[in-house]
Parts: sequence; C-alpha cells; structure tokens
Amino acid sequence: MKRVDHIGIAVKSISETLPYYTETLGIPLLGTEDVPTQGLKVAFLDAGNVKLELLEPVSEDSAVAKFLEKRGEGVHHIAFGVADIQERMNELKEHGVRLLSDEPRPGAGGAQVAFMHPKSSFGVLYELCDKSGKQE
Ligand code: CMX
Repeated sequence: MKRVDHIGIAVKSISETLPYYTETLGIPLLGTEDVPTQGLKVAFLDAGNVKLELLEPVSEDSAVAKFLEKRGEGVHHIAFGVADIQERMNELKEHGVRLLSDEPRPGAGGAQVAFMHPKSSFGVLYELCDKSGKQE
C-alpha cells in the first residue's frame, strides 16, 4: 500500500457540511455523485495530496447510515489507491486479512473497490480503490 487515494468522512448532510470544507477550510469541491450500489451520495474534495470523500447515506440500511447511528459523524474509512486490485486482495487474504467480498465491486468515481473488515485491521475500515480500468 503506497498511496492514500482518499479519506471517507460520514456526514448527515453533504449540503450542510460543504460550506465548512469549501469556505472555512478552503478545500475545492471536485464534484458530487450518487452511488446507489452503496446507498450513498458522495462529494469529493481536493485536499492537495489526498482527496476527502463526504459520505451521506440516502438509504436507511446503508453501511454509512448504520455507522452514523452508532458512532455519529466522523472519519469512516481510509482508501489506498492500488493497481491490480484482485491480486492485492489475494495477497491480503494469504496474510489472513478478512475482506468483505471475494471480488472487487463498483465504487464511486468509476473505481473498483474492496474493503477490509475493521476487526482484522486493528479498528480501521480500509478500502482498496483501483481506478486503472476507469472509463474517463
Ligand atoms: N471504522 C471502524 N470500525 C467500524 C466501522 C468503521 N467504519 N464500521 C463498523 N465498525 C466496527 C463497529 O464499531 C463494530 O465494532 P464493535 O463490535 O467493537 O462495536 C464492528 O465494526 C461491527 O460493526 P457493526 O456496526 O456491527 O457493523 P457491521 O458489521 O454491520 O458492518 C462493516 C461493518 C465494516 C462490515 C460495514 O460497514 C461494511 O460492510 N462496510 C463496507 C462498505 C462501506 O463502508 N461502504 C461505504 C463507503 C463506500 C464508498 O466509499 O463508496
């Protein structure tokens, strides 16, 4: 894992949160996107060497809705940018890391993504994010 692509931050409302990031902190908005496969609306911000991804649940049974209910707003996950995501997943599995799926799934921004269970990553939800096959 050589590069952090983005940090995911769970929020109740993107529209209420955005002015803090764009105006108070001066971090430019890259764009917003619906991610129906995850029950989410997301906003990406350009924090220079890393992106921030604001995550707003649009469905009550999404992972982020559950997170907000249990833990409140805050840092939700850290995403490593990788190539050859299936190979990286296989390597992690060989090292005993518990992955949340056997194969990568479509995520925000046209990426293929996979998650490591926080219980096998010392309390952190890590994402692998592969944009190498992305259609521009
Ligand atoms: N970071 C760290 N720990 C977390 C966590 C998170 N984001 N989410 C849950 N946990 C912890 C909980 O605190 C709990 O720990 P305790 O047992 O000590 O209390 C444990 O993991 C189990 O949590 P849970 O509330 O019972 O939640 P679930 O097992 O139902 O789900 C998880 C947890 C990680 C499997 C689920 O959130 C998931 O499948 N995540 C992957 C998908 C996802 O997060 N998508 C959103 C981002 C998508 C995107 O970026 O596009």
